[in-house]
This record gives sequence, structure tokens and C-alpha cells, in this order.
Amino acid sequence: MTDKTYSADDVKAGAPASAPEDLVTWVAQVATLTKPKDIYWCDGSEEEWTRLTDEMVESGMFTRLNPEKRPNSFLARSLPSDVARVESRTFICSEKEEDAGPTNNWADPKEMKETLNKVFDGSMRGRTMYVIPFSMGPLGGPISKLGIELTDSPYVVVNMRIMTRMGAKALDLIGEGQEWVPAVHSVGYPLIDAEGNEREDTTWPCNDEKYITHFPETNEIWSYGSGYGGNALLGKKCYALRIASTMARRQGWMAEHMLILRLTSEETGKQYHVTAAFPSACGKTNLAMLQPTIEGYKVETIGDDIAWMRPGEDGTLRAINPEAGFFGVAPGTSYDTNPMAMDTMRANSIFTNVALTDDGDVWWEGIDAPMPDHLIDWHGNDFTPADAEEGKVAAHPNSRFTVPASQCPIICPDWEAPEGVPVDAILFGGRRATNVPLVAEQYEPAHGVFIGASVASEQTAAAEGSVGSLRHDPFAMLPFCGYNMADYWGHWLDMQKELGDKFPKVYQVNWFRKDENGKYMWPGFGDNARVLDWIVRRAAGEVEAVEGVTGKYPKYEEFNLEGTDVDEETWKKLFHIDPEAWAAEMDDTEEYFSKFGDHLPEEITEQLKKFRDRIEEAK
Ligand code: O2Y
Ligand code: MN
Repeated sequence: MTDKTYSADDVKAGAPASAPEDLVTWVAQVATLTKPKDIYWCDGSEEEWTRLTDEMVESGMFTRLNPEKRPNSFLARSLPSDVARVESRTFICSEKEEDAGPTNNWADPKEMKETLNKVFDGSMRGRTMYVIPFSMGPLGGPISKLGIELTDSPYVVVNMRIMTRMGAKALDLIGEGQEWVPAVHSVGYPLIDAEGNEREDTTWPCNDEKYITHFPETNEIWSYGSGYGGNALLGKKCYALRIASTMARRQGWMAEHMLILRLTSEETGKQYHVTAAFPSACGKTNLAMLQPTIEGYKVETIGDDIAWMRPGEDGTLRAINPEAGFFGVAPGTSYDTNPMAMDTMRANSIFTNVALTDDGDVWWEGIDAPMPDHLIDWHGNDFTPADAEEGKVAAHPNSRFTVPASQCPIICPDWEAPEGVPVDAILFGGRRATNVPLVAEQYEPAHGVFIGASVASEQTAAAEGSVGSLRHDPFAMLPFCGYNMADYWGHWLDMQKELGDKFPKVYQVNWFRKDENGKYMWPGFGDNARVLDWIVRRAAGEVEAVEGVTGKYPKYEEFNLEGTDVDEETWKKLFHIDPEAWAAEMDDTEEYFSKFGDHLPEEITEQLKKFRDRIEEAK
């Protein structure tokens, strides 16, 4: 068969007038390779959303939810083989392998380009190629950045419309000559083969072969074979973390896997801004939308997943949320655990891999409503309580809601402030049943970096006192750092030096410590506001701290525990330090750090030694 060809002039003829020459040329090149049946330039309008979602309902990719219960909202079901980010197929293609570092899959950029040229050749045959102009961060803001995603998936288009500032205005900025990142995505399921044989589309096209690739030296992203989440919505993990972290290092800013919240003291009106990094699935969205159980504070959400931080004109570290929506995990989200998230998804939302109720609404394990007598599960099959009794789930554990951040009832009025908000404190946490106290303040800036570098979560319920099986997830960036993780620690140290006293203090937190009976000792959720309360009172110089092995701890009598059942005995257990257990943990940490060879900053080695000295003192 003869494929349609695309010259730059053809592409220009169908492009908006604001599309600059370099963009048109690149779109023509990608179209020549991928051979779509046509090219569509997204404008981000309401009309476009309605048309695309109507078409997807028509094709069976979307189920429209009951408009009375969930207006303008849709359900998609993926293939069981395409339900999450695929770290094993995620590559950093830097010229030198050591620049990707030991924690990333590295591929030679030339070899990877050859592979990609093969798999993308004709990958969009029979499909439309959508051109998605988008801004990460408020349009035109000094910390914001632009991109273009080319994709053959309308699911990606409508999700990107929620997750980014997408459409004509972003294209106008690109047309004005601003830098933009090129990102190419194909589900890898052409509807016509090279011989011209046609096949039917499916409701979730994808390919068993997957490549999620990043080229940090040329700022390019190429993703093939998956239609899901972080693999396909390329503004999120691929751009806002992996590529942005490399840009940030070159340009003197920071791209972090962090939520951002504002805490306002109702008494003084003083505002504090806190960012926090936790490994995936440790409740970041819940913390971002915290409902304090203590009087005197109001929490407002700025972001739930990613923070871009840059020194401001006043010398403070300023943070923006580069995203415009939340792509949250559905199971476990309820009016009990996160009422604000529940209200955010009341309309204009996309649900992926959750269950469908008979009255056209959504359901998942852990939602407030009891399991109905009948559901359609995430595979599209009938599901009854008898299936649950057999241990089956109706919603996939990584099922998601995509919702506009603007719909969050506690969205901060300044969440789109182009210059960002000044950061007062940075939290690092993991899921640690043992060893790690509720909260600890850094001794010095390099200790803060050491705290971030030591983030880990337990894989199994390890016994108190043992290191158990720890998954190290430094800065919660393990799958998201686009370059050598040890160089990234070096960049943090450089940023701290540049900002001096203005660099926010770092705190290690752990809501997940268990007692000898395996019971959580800290209530968590809204009571985490008590930890934030101590942190901001520390910042105001109102409370003292006690020096310990992992950092500086609160005094029991100065910490607000009113209304909880945390007594002094539990408090002691929450802060108990077993020197032998910590010695074992430092052996494990040292072994982990040794992977980075001479990329490991000296300051980190010094911090390890200081930590060991404190353990000795505690013995
Ligand atoms: O599985 C996916 O593709 C999504 S992963 C994700 C989504 C939203 C926020 N964070 C994450 C993550 O893995 O950290
Ligand atoms: Mn995340």
C-alpha cells in the first residue's frame, strides 16, 4: 500500500497560524515515521472535550457515567497487561551510562533511537495523530515550561486536558519562541499494517512491547506501547520529573516528587508552605488534602504529586505545582480517608479501572458505600459479593481518578501563583513499621540531604529491630530521577549552599510505625496536622527540640496530643531508638550508597559517619 506522506507544507496547511516553523517541521517528521491517517491540532476547548468524549463513548473506550450522579464523567477499562507505570521498560538514554547512574535503566541513545525508529514506523497507521500543546505550570509563569505531546490516543488527549494547561494558549507561547519539550507517544496498535490489511480497533489498544524513553541531553521523550497513566500522559512523570530534573540541574532549580500545601494559623493569619516527598502509594494525596483534627489551622492544597522549586527574587525557595489535575489512586479513597478528594471528583472526571454500579456510578474497595449486590468489575465482568469472598477485587488496586485540581474544595487561592509560594519546610517520609520516629528535624542542611537520600519503605512486615527488606527510594525519586541519583544529591547540596539560611529545614516523618502487636501507634490522617503544628512552631522559635540519633525530636510536653489516645508510653515507643537496629540500618544504607562510587558526595559520607557516632553515644 502507499502510505500518506507529510511534508512540512502539508502539516503547516492544517496547523494553527501560531504554530512555529520548527514545530511544524518536527510534526511532519514524526508523521512521516508513524504514518497516521490524519493530524489534529488540539485547542483545549470545551467543544473539543465534548466531541472527543462523545467519540470515545461511541467507540466503546469510554462509558459515560450517570449524568445525575457524576456529570460529564467517564469510565475507561484498560487491558490487564497495561495497568501501571512499567519501571523495567523505562530508560534514561544519556550519552554516558554513568550519567544515568546505577538506579536507572540506561540505553545508548543511538541504539535506542534505532529501536524506536523501527517500532514507531507505521505505528499510527489508520489512526489520528493528535498534537497536544501544553504548559506545565501556569501559562507564561517564570517557573513554568512548555511541551508538545504527539499521541495516537484520544484517552491521552482528554486526560492531558485535565492534568495540564493544554491547548491554544500554550501553542501561542510556543509560537512566541519559548522553549518546548518534544514528547512522542504511540499505543503501538496500528489499525492498518504495512501491506494495507486492516483490523478492528479495541477499547484499550496497546502493545506487549513497551518503551518509555527519555533523552536528557536533547530533552526528548518517546513512549511506545502503553496507554496508561505515567507511561502515556507524558507531561507528568516523564517531563515534570525525569526530564525536568535534568533541566533543573543545568539551570539551577529543582524538580521534585512532592506535594505542596499551605497551612494557615487562624490565630495569627500567618501562612506556612510545606512540601513533602513520600514513595508512591504512601498517601500523598491524603496529606495534600489534610483535614486537621486540631483547632487553629486551615490546610489548603497546592499540589499532590510534583513540585518545581526555584530561588525567588527575595532569596526564598519558591514552589509551583506544574500540574493542573490529580491522577489519584481510587481504592481506599473515601469520605472517611479523604473527603476533599471525594468532592473533587464529583464531576468532569475520568475514572480508569474502577468498578461500575448498576446506576451508572463508580465503586471501589474502601469507598464509603458498602459493596452493592451487583457491579461490573474493572475487567468488564459481573461482580458480586461472592467474588469478593473469594478474594477478588472489583477495582484494580492501581485504578485511578483524573480530576481538575480547581474542583478541590480546599484548593489554595494561590495555587496558580506564577511565581510560586515560599517553602518553609520539606518533609520526607516512607512506610516504616520499625525504627523511624514520628518526626525528626535535621541537624544541618547536609543532614537534610542525608535524610532524603535515606528514604526507604518496608516491603514486608519486618520485626521491630530488624532492617527487614527495605526498598530504598531516595527522595521518593527512585523511578523519577532523570540522571545519576548521587549527582542529584550533589545538586541539592549546591542549592542549599546557594540559598543559605533561606533554604527550608528538612524533617523526616513516619506515620506508619507499629507496636509489638503490629498495631499502628500514630492515628495518622487528620492527626498528622499535629506534626505540622510542631514543625511550624519550631520555625517560629516557639518550641524546643531534643537531640537524638536520627535528628532533633519534639518534647512530649510541648507536642499537641490533646484529644488523642497517644499516652506517654506510646510516645516513647514512637521515638524509641534501638542502637543495634540503627547500626544494622546504617550498614544497609552504607552498602546502598556504595553503589554510587565516586559520584557520592563527600558530605553524605560525612553524615553517615556523624550518624554512626550518634549511635555509639546512644549505646
Ligand atoms: O501507575 C501509573 O501510571 C501512575 S503512577 C502515579 C500517578 C500519580 C501520582 N503518582 C504516581 C506515582 O507512581 O508516584
Ligand atoms: Mn507520584
